[in-house]
Amino acid sequence: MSSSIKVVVTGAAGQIAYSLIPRLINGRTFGDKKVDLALVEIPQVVDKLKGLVMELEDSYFPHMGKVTYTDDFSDAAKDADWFLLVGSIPRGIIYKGKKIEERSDLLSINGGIFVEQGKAIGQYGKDNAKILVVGNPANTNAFIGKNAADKESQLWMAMTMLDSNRAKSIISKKTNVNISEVKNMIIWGNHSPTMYPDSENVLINGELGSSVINDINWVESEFIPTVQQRGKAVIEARGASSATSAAKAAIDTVMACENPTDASDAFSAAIASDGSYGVPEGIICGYPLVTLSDGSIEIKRDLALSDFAKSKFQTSIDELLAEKDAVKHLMK
Ligand code: NAX
Repeated sequence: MSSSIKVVVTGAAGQIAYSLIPRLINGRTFGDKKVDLALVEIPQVVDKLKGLVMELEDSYFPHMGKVTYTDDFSDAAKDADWFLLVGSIPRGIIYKGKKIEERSDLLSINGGIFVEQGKAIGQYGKDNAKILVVGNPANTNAFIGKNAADKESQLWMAMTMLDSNRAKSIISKKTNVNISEVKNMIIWGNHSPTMYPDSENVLINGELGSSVINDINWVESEFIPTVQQRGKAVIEARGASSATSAAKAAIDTVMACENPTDASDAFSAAIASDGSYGVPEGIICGYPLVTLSDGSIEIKRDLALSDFAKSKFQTSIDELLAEKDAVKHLMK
């Protein structure tokens, strides 16, 4: 095996993690590297991870390195290369005697968690660590964590790959092409029902969606709302939120970051805005990203946005700014 890599996963006893963790050590996600895992849970649940570790040992994974589990995030963070921050407090549960229903409460409670985790990542994580926030509200959690970490050399992302994969699937059905021929599928803005899935810049068999799809009614009344509401539809049908598809999307994001992006393609994730496409600097916004051959990750800056696209994108930017305002008490 060529070398090793350390990956921290929070929410490790949750649904997404159960599907995610085995894929991290399958010898494909990180190529031929040995993968050390540091699994993190809250104190009430952490002992359950003993069972998961037993299952991993029983699964014959030659690329599995050292596996530890803990409720001490700072300890887990030491010298980690990757952080997959899946754990968060969901809407609807009783937290400190209060039922969490408002988005503002959710932002505040999870924000508090991400301040602590961010500080530890800045202090103990590798200087070039990559951080993918999955736990919702993902963009603003990443915004808070990045601010607390205060280390520019680390890359903070929030996951929009699941939305992108959902959008690819819908477009592949609509245009009758294999999903592998749907590329450059960008989710602009927030991972929330305001997100803007871009059917104009998507490439279908190498041709722009704006010329292939040619059905604005379908885009407005079916495509965009279906992608925006897909998470809710899965919850209604399954009685639980997306788990295996979310885990696959996290793996797809890691692999997109670990391997150079094809020239005609881009992948979706939210990162801190540098002002590209007129987005206020600093907010964690869904963008088209590319990984270069030296491993650095950049925003692809040459996509054209129509007036229709700009107005949809702006709604999501406005929501991110409102969320930023709601957590300003958590900022340094
Ligand atoms: P589960 O409730 O099954 O698991 C979450 C786990 O996180 C629990 O075991 C809990 O104990 C743990 N946890 C909570 N606070 C923690 C902390 N401070 N440190 C470590 N662990 C902590 O949820 P699951 O279905 O796995 O979903 C996890 C998160 O992903 C949720 O916030 C969910 O909303 C979010 N999602 C994000 C998606 C995305 O595309 N960005 C899509 C899927 C999913 O909805």
